Amino acid sequence: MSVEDVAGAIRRMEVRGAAEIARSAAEALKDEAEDFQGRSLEEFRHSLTLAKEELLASRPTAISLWNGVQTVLKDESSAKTVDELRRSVMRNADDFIKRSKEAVETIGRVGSRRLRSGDKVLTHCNSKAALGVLIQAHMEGKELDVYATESRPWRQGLQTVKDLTAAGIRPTLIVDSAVRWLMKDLDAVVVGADTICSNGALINKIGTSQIALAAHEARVPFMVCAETFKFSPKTMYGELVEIEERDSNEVAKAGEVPPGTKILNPVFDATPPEYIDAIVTEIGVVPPSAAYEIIVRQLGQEFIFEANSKW
Ligand code: RUB
Repeated sequence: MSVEDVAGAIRRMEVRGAAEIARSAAEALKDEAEDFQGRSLEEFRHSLTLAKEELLASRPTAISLWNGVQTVLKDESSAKTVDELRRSVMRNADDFIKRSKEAVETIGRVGSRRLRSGDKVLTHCNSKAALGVLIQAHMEGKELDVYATESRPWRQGLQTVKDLTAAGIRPTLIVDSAVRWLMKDLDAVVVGADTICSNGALINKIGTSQIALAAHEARVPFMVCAETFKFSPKTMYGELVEIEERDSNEVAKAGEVPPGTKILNPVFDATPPEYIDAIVTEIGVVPPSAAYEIIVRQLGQEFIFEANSKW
Protein backbone atom coordinates (compact mmCIF):
# COMPACT_ATOMS: atom_id res chain seq x y z
CA MET A 1 0.00 0.00 0.00
CA SER A 2 1.17 3.54 -0.74
CA VAL A 3 1.97 5.96 2.08
CA GLU A 4 -1.14 7.94 1.13
CA ASP A 5 -3.35 4.83 1.36
CA VAL A 6 -1.89 3.78 4.72
CA ALA A 7 -2.19 7.30 6.19
CA GLY A 8 -5.82 7.41 4.99
CA ALA A 9 -6.58 4.00 6.50
CA ILE A 10 -5.11 5.15 9.84
CA ARG A 11 -7.11 8.42 9.75
CA ARG A 12 -10.36 6.55 9.03
CA MET A 13 -9.48 4.01 11.77
CA GLU A 14 -9.53 1.08 9.35
CA VAL A 15 -6.10 0.47 10.85
CA ARG A 16 -6.25 1.14 14.58
CA GLY A 17 -4.58 0.35 17.89
CA ALA A 18 -1.24 1.96 18.68
CA ALA A 19 1.02 -0.94 17.74
CA GLU A 20 -0.81 -1.76 14.51
CA ILE A 21 -0.65 1.89 13.45
CA ALA A 22 3.13 1.89 13.98
CA ARG A 23 3.67 -1.39 12.12
CA SER A 24 1.56 -0.24 9.15
CA ALA A 25 3.53 3.01 8.94
CA ALA A 26 6.80 1.02 8.99
CA GLU A 27 5.49 -1.22 6.21
CA ALA A 28 4.42 1.84 4.16
CA LEU A 29 7.91 3.38 4.47
CA LYS A 30 9.44 0.09 3.42
CA ASP A 31 7.22 -0.01 0.29
CA GLU A 32 8.04 3.63 -0.44
CA ALA A 33 11.78 2.83 -0.30
CA GLU A 34 11.41 -0.32 -2.38
CA ASP A 35 9.45 1.49 -5.11
CA PHE A 36 11.63 4.61 -5.32
CA GLN A 37 12.72 4.95 -8.96
CA GLY A 38 14.97 8.04 -8.85
CA ARG A 39 18.75 8.13 -8.65
CA SER A 40 19.38 11.16 -6.50
CA LEU A 41 19.92 10.68 -2.78
CA GLU A 42 18.57 14.15 -2.12
CA GLU A 43 15.36 13.37 -3.99
CA PHE A 44 15.02 10.06 -2.10
CA ARG A 45 15.48 11.78 1.26
CA HIS A 46 12.90 14.38 0.26
CA SER A 47 10.33 11.72 -0.66
CA LEU A 48 10.95 9.91 2.67
CA THR A 49 10.51 13.18 4.57
CA LEU A 50 7.16 13.80 2.85
CA ALA A 51 6.12 10.21 3.60
CA LYS A 52 7.13 10.60 7.24
CA GLU A 53 5.17 13.84 7.60
CA GLU A 54 2.06 12.36 6.03
CA LEU A 55 2.18 9.29 8.27
CA LEU A 56 2.83 11.28 11.45
CA ALA A 57 -0.10 13.59 10.65
CA SER A 58 -2.53 10.67 10.36
CA ARG A 59 -3.18 10.38 14.13
CA PRO A 60 -1.54 12.55 16.77
CA THR A 61 -1.64 10.71 20.10
CA ALA A 62 0.12 7.33 19.96
CA ILE A 63 3.91 7.79 20.34
CA SER A 64 4.35 4.31 18.85
CA LEU A 65 3.78 5.90 15.45
CA TRP A 66 6.56 8.45 15.96
CA ASN A 67 8.93 5.86 17.49
CA GLY A 68 8.20 3.42 14.65
CA VAL A 69 8.79 5.97 11.89
CA GLN A 70 11.93 7.20 13.63
CA THR A 71 13.29 3.65 13.95
CA VAL A 72 12.75 2.97 10.25
CA LEU A 73 14.47 6.21 9.20
CA LYS A 74 17.22 6.22 11.80
CA ASP A 75 20.07 5.72 9.28
CA GLU A 76 18.75 8.29 6.81
CA SER A 77 21.42 10.92 7.38
CA SER A 78 24.37 8.50 7.39
CA ALA A 79 23.48 6.64 4.14
CA LYS A 80 25.74 7.61 1.26
CA THR A 81 23.90 6.15 -1.73
CA VAL A 82 20.31 5.58 -2.80
CA ASP A 83 20.84 1.83 -2.52
CA GLU A 84 22.33 2.07 0.95
CA LEU A 85 19.40 4.18 2.14
CA ARG A 86 16.88 1.86 0.50
CA ARG A 87 18.43 -1.19 2.17
CA SER A 88 18.54 0.49 5.59
CA VAL A 89 14.88 1.59 5.44
CA MET A 90 13.76 -1.90 4.39
CA ARG A 91 15.90 -3.62 7.02
CA ASN A 92 14.86 -1.25 9.83
CA ALA A 93 11.17 -1.64 8.92
CA ASP A 94 11.43 -5.44 9.00
CA ASP A 95 13.30 -5.31 12.32
CA PHE A 96 10.76 -2.96 13.89
CA ILE A 97 7.78 -5.06 12.79
CA LYS A 98 9.42 -8.28 14.01
CA ARG A 99 10.46 -6.79 17.36
CA SER A 100 7.04 -5.27 17.93
CA LYS A 101 5.27 -8.58 17.30
CA GLU A 102 7.71 -10.42 19.56
CA ALA A 103 7.16 -7.79 22.26
CA VAL A 104 3.41 -8.49 22.28
CA GLU A 105 4.11 -12.22 22.69
CA THR A 106 6.55 -11.62 25.56
CA ILE A 107 4.14 -9.23 27.28
CA GLY A 108 1.48 -11.96 27.02
CA ARG A 109 3.71 -14.48 28.81
CA VAL A 110 4.93 -12.04 31.48
CA GLY A 111 1.53 -10.47 32.15
CA SER A 112 -0.26 -13.80 32.43
CA ARG A 113 1.87 -14.62 35.51
CA ARG A 114 -0.01 -11.86 37.29
CA LEU A 115 -3.37 -13.58 36.74
CA ARG A 116 -4.71 -16.56 38.66
CA SER A 117 -7.31 -19.10 37.67
CA GLY A 118 -10.74 -17.85 38.71
CA ASP A 119 -9.83 -14.16 38.33
CA LYS A 120 -12.42 -11.70 37.12
CA VAL A 121 -10.63 -9.27 34.79
CA LEU A 122 -11.77 -6.12 33.03
CA THR A 123 -10.28 -4.74 29.83
CA HIS A 124 -11.06 -1.53 27.96
CA CYS A 125 -11.19 -0.73 24.24
CA ASN A 126 -9.27 -3.17 22.02
CA SER A 127 -5.61 -3.55 22.85
CA LYS A 128 -3.67 -6.40 21.27
CA ALA A 129 -1.11 -6.26 24.10
CA ALA A 130 -3.79 -6.50 26.81
CA LEU A 131 -5.63 -9.24 24.91
CA GLY A 132 -2.33 -11.11 24.54
CA VAL A 133 -2.10 -11.37 28.34
CA LEU A 134 -5.66 -12.63 28.72
CA ILE A 135 -5.35 -15.12 25.88
CA GLN A 136 -1.99 -16.42 27.14
CA ALA A 137 -3.43 -16.96 30.63
CA HIS A 138 -6.35 -18.84 29.06
CA MET A 139 -3.95 -20.97 27.00
CA GLU A 140 -2.10 -21.84 30.21
CA GLY A 141 -5.34 -23.32 31.52
CA LYS A 142 -6.36 -20.45 33.81
CA GLU A 143 -10.09 -19.93 33.91
CA LEU A 144 -10.77 -16.24 33.58
CA ASP A 145 -13.99 -14.32 33.70
CA VAL A 146 -13.27 -11.48 31.27
CA TYR A 147 -15.34 -8.29 31.05
CA ALA A 148 -14.97 -5.89 28.11
CA THR A 149 -16.23 -2.32 28.03
CA GLU A 150 -18.19 -1.23 25.00
CA SER A 151 -15.80 1.76 24.51
CA ARG A 152 -18.06 4.40 23.04
CA PRO A 153 -18.19 5.96 20.55
CA TRP A 154 -16.30 3.57 18.25
CA ARG A 155 -17.36 0.50 20.23
CA GLN A 156 -13.99 -1.25 19.95
CA GLY A 157 -15.30 -3.51 22.74
CA LEU A 158 -17.27 -5.40 20.10
CA GLN A 159 -13.98 -6.32 18.43
CA THR A 160 -12.55 -7.29 21.82
CA VAL A 161 -15.36 -9.76 22.52
CA LYS A 162 -14.87 -11.21 19.01
CA ASP A 163 -11.12 -11.60 19.60
CA LEU A 164 -11.67 -13.20 23.02
CA THR A 165 -14.35 -15.54 21.70
CA ALA A 166 -12.09 -16.62 18.81
CA ALA A 167 -9.45 -17.50 21.42
CA GLY A 168 -11.91 -19.68 23.37
CA ILE A 169 -12.77 -17.19 26.15
CA ARG A 170 -16.44 -16.36 26.74
CA PRO A 171 -16.42 -12.66 27.57
CA THR A 172 -19.06 -10.39 29.09
CA LEU A 173 -19.70 -7.04 27.43
CA ILE A 174 -20.64 -4.05 29.59
CA VAL A 175 -21.47 -0.42 28.83
CA ASP A 176 -18.76 2.04 29.86
CA SER A 177 -20.85 3.49 32.65
CA ALA A 178 -21.16 0.07 34.36
CA VAL A 179 -17.47 0.01 35.29
CA ARG A 180 -17.73 1.35 38.86
CA TRP A 181 -20.74 -0.80 39.60
CA LEU A 182 -18.78 -3.90 38.56
CA MET A 183 -15.41 -2.97 40.05
CA LYS A 184 -16.02 -4.38 43.56
CA ASP A 185 -16.25 -7.88 42.05
CA LEU A 186 -13.06 -7.69 39.96
CA ASP A 187 -9.54 -9.03 40.63
CA ALA A 188 -7.65 -7.05 38.01
CA VAL A 189 -7.91 -4.48 35.23
CA VAL A 190 -5.70 -5.01 32.17
CA VAL A 191 -5.41 -2.26 29.53
CA GLY A 192 -3.10 -1.24 26.69
CA ALA A 193 -1.29 2.02 26.02
CA ASP A 194 -1.00 4.60 23.29
CA THR A 195 1.72 6.52 25.08
CA ILE A 196 3.53 6.31 28.41
CA CYS A 197 4.96 9.67 29.47
CA SER A 198 8.34 10.14 31.13
CA ASN A 199 6.60 10.59 34.53
CA GLY A 200 4.80 7.25 34.09
CA ALA A 201 1.38 8.68 33.17
CA LEU A 202 -0.61 6.56 30.76
CA ILE A 203 -2.37 7.89 27.67
CA ASN A 204 -4.98 5.42 26.47
CA LYS A 205 -8.55 5.23 25.19
CA ILE A 206 -10.95 7.78 26.66
CA GLY A 207 -12.43 6.38 29.86
CA THR A 208 -9.24 4.62 30.95
CA SER A 209 -8.59 7.17 33.69
CA GLN A 210 -12.11 6.72 35.11
CA ILE A 211 -11.56 2.97 35.19
CA ALA A 212 -8.22 3.49 36.97
CA LEU A 213 -9.89 5.74 39.54
CA ALA A 214 -12.60 3.17 40.21
CA ALA A 215 -9.96 0.42 40.47
CA HIS A 216 -7.94 2.52 42.90
CA GLU A 217 -11.00 3.14 45.03
CA ALA A 218 -11.83 -0.58 45.15
CA ARG A 219 -8.14 -1.62 45.55
CA VAL A 220 -8.22 -3.63 42.35
CA PRO A 221 -4.77 -3.92 40.66
CA PHE A 222 -4.54 -1.82 37.49
CA MET A 223 -2.10 -3.30 34.98
CA VAL A 224 -0.92 -1.61 31.78
CA CYS A 225 0.51 -3.61 28.89
CA ALA A 226 2.95 -1.52 26.85
CA GLU A 227 5.77 -2.35 24.48
CA THR A 228 8.82 -0.16 25.13
CA PHE A 229 8.11 1.77 21.90
CA LYS A 230 4.97 3.12 23.61
CA PHE A 231 7.20 5.22 25.90
CA SER A 232 7.56 8.82 24.81
CA PRO A 233 10.95 10.53 24.45
CA LYS A 234 9.03 13.67 23.48
CA THR A 235 7.64 14.06 26.99
CA MET A 236 11.10 14.17 28.57
CA TYR A 237 11.45 17.87 28.01
CA GLY A 238 7.95 18.79 28.96
CA GLU A 239 6.08 18.33 25.68
CA LEU A 240 2.47 17.46 26.42
CA VAL A 241 0.79 14.63 24.55
CA GLU A 242 -1.75 15.87 22.04
CA ILE A 243 -5.12 14.32 22.77
CA GLU A 244 -6.90 13.60 19.51
CA GLU A 245 -10.41 14.98 19.10
CA ARG A 246 -12.50 13.35 16.43
CA ASP A 247 -15.59 14.34 14.52
CA SER A 248 -18.73 15.13 16.52
CA ASN A 249 -20.86 12.83 14.34
CA GLU A 250 -19.07 9.83 15.90
CA VAL A 251 -20.96 10.73 19.12
CA ALA A 252 -24.33 11.83 17.68
CA LYS A 253 -25.46 12.22 14.08
CA ALA A 254 -27.13 15.34 12.74
CA GLY A 255 -30.81 15.28 13.74
CA GLU A 256 -30.21 13.25 16.91
CA VAL A 257 -29.55 16.39 18.97
CA PRO A 258 -31.05 19.89 18.78
CA PRO A 259 -29.29 22.17 16.30
CA GLY A 260 -26.54 24.15 18.03
CA THR A 261 -25.71 21.43 20.57
CA LYS A 262 -21.98 21.33 21.12
CA ILE A 263 -20.39 17.90 21.10
CA LEU A 264 -16.95 17.07 22.45
CA ASN A 265 -15.25 13.91 21.26
CA PRO A 266 -11.83 13.48 22.91
CA VAL A 267 -10.48 10.06 22.03
CA PHE A 268 -7.85 9.49 24.73
CA ASP A 269 -7.23 10.54 28.31
CA ALA A 270 -4.38 10.63 30.82
CA THR A 271 -4.17 8.31 33.83
CA PRO A 272 -1.81 9.61 36.53
CA PRO A 273 1.00 7.22 37.56
CA GLU A 274 -0.32 6.85 41.12
CA TYR A 275 -3.27 4.84 39.80
CA ILE A 276 -1.08 2.36 37.93
CA ASP A 277 0.16 -0.74 39.79
CA ALA A 278 2.32 -2.27 37.08
CA ILE A 279 3.42 -1.72 33.50
CA VAL A 280 4.13 -4.96 31.68
CA THR A 281 6.73 -4.49 28.95
CA GLU A 282 8.80 -6.94 26.90
CA ILE A 283 11.73 -6.24 29.24
CA GLY A 284 9.77 -7.02 32.38
CA VAL A 285 7.18 -5.68 34.80
CA VAL A 286 8.06 -2.14 35.87
CA PRO A 287 6.47 0.55 38.03
CA PRO A 288 5.40 3.81 36.32
CA SER A 289 8.40 5.49 37.99
CA ALA A 290 10.70 3.48 35.67
CA ALA A 291 9.39 5.27 32.57
CA TYR A 292 12.28 7.75 32.40
CA GLU A 293 14.83 4.93 32.66
CA ILE A 294 13.11 2.93 29.92
CA ILE A 295 13.15 5.90 27.55
CA VAL A 296 16.85 6.49 28.16
CA ARG A 297 17.90 2.82 27.97
CA GLN A 298 15.59 1.37 25.33
CA LEU A 299 15.11 4.29 22.97
CA GLY A 300 18.42 6.05 23.63
CA GLN A 301 19.95 9.49 23.31
CA GLU A 302 19.49 9.77 19.54
CA PHE A 303 15.72 9.40 19.90
CA ILE A 304 15.58 11.83 22.80
CA PHE A 305 17.60 14.36 20.81
CA GLU A 306 15.46 13.94 17.68
CA ALA A 307 12.22 14.09 19.69
CA ASN A 308 13.24 17.41 21.19
CA SER A 309 15.12 18.87 18.23
CA LYS A 310 12.46 21.48 17.50
CA TRP A 311 12.69 22.71 21.03
C1 RUB B 1 -6.96 1.96 20.78
C2 RUB B 1 -6.49 1.98 22.19
C3 RUB B 1 -5.65 0.83 22.65
C4 RUB B 1 -4.18 1.19 22.49
C5 RUB B 1 -3.27 -0.01 22.67
O1 RUB B 1 -7.55 3.17 20.39
O2 RUB B 1 -6.69 2.92 22.92
O3 RUB B 1 -5.89 0.55 24.01
O4 RUB B 1 -3.94 1.75 21.21
O5 RUB B 1 -3.53 -0.95 21.66
P1 RUB B 1 -8.04 3.37 18.87
P2 RUB B 1 -2.42 -2.03 21.23
O6 RUB B 1 -9.03 2.29 18.58
O7 RUB B 1 -8.63 4.74 18.85
O8 RUB B 1 -6.82 3.27 17.98
O9 RUB B 1 -2.06 -2.79 22.47
O10 RUB B 1 -3.13 -2.90 20.21
O11 RUB B 1 -1.25 -1.29 20.66
